[in-house]
Amino acid sequence: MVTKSEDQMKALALKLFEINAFKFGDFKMKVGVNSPVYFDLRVIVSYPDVMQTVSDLLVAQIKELKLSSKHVCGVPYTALPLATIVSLQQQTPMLVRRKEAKAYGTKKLIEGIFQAGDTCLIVEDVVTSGSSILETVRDLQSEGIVVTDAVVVVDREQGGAANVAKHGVRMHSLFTLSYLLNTLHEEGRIERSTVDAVAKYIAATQINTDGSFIGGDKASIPNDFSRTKLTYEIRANLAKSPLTKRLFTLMATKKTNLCLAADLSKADDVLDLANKCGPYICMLKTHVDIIEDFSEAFITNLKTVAKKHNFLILEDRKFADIGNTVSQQYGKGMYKIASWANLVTAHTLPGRSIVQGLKAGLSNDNARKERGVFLLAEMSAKGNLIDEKYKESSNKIATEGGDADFVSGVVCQSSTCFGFPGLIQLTPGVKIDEGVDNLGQQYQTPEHVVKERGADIGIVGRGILQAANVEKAAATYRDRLWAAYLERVSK
Ligand code: S5P
Repeated sequence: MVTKSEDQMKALALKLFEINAFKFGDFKMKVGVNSPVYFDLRVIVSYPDVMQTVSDLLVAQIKELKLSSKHVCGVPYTALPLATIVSLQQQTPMLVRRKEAKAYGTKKLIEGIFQAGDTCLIVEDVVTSGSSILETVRDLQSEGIVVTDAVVVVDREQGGAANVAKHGVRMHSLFTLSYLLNTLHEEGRIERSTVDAVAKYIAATQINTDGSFIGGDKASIPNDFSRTKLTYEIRANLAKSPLTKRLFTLMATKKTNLCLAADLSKADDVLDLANKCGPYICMLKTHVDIIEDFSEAFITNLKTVAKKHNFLILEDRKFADIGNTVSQQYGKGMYKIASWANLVTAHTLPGRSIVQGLKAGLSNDNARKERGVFLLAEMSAKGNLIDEKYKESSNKIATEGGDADFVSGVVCQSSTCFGFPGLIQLTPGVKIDEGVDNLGQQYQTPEHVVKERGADIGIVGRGILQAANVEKAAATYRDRLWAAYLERVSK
């Protein structure tokens, strides 16, 4: 029999964080406010070892508490596989609750063999207000089934236990949110400020089962986790990808959020520009396919300049093909981009396979830790075809699923593109003189893109390239972008 040891609980808490079953940021919730913590236990089906541990611990909990029941029933849908494993391990027959009654045939809401008066234990993944548990309880009760207990994986401590208790159901959780926060903090995964921000939010958002807040209105809820309000230092700790952490830290220590678009066609001109502007930038963006005299020596020299002035190289390749082609375009050909560009850009048009294709272009896991991608969710070009749905789907690719650790951020024009503070918003179309060029490029000022549009890094090309003194222009753009950032986080 598996017992719940402290070590096992701690290890599972860390593992759940690692696989993105929960994360910290600024997330829109069903109840209409933004939460600084988000749970998505749906991902655990992709990790059989985690499924096994979670269900072992649920069974151990059921045994410890001596919760005997004739049936077990999962709250649809996330908890269904967990309930199945509990049923198998305990040899307790399962009941399945339909979310909608079938329009034909039996019209049953509860599938399985039972009799009125039978007892049933509920299994649930994450509890906020407890309303999902109560919906399942209601349907079971309408068939005469008796429910007295529910085992759950995570209690967000927002009033769920009290709400279900009012309906005669005791809730037993493996983890409370406080336990998860403290464990991650003790293990050095999150900062004290994260623990405090989440605790403050939870205290202010105790929820009734109807979704209303106990003794408070939504407007007064603290939102310390809004991405644009957090410093780059704090966000470095929230980032999932090692390279993104490095970039945030570089920005914070070098005090620059300027990316220079080195759109020049001679290798020596690019190197000269990089040397002059290197001290002011966090990233140099290349379009390697516009360089007429490309050579391996150019790359060697560029890497030396990048090291000397401490900036990263972003090849703005805007990959957009199927995974197999992208993996070759990234790693092979005359440019061998994967061998020198810390970061690349890619369109989300092909879906998740674009990220998988890029990962496949790298030789091993270690190489992946030093590489990353910025996904395009919007474009600065006038009349571009991107709509709200495309933006939303791009956000999902960037923040959900197993490849999110390779994504460093999103190229976009507005702060609504994504909420997760562990990603970087990269915004092109920046110029001191606003306006539109003769090919449809739209420009905003440095202050506007940072303070109004949510840019973390501003990309400047011709604003610097066409200046009489590029070094001076880079310093000016750096100063203005950085001052705008400081003002943004100080409010
Ligand atoms: O939507 C976009 C995305 C990108 S990456 N709009 C853009 O302008 N870019 C790139 O940013 C573009 O390819 C160019 O290299 C740079 C903007 O240059 P500028 O000269 O207009 O400042």
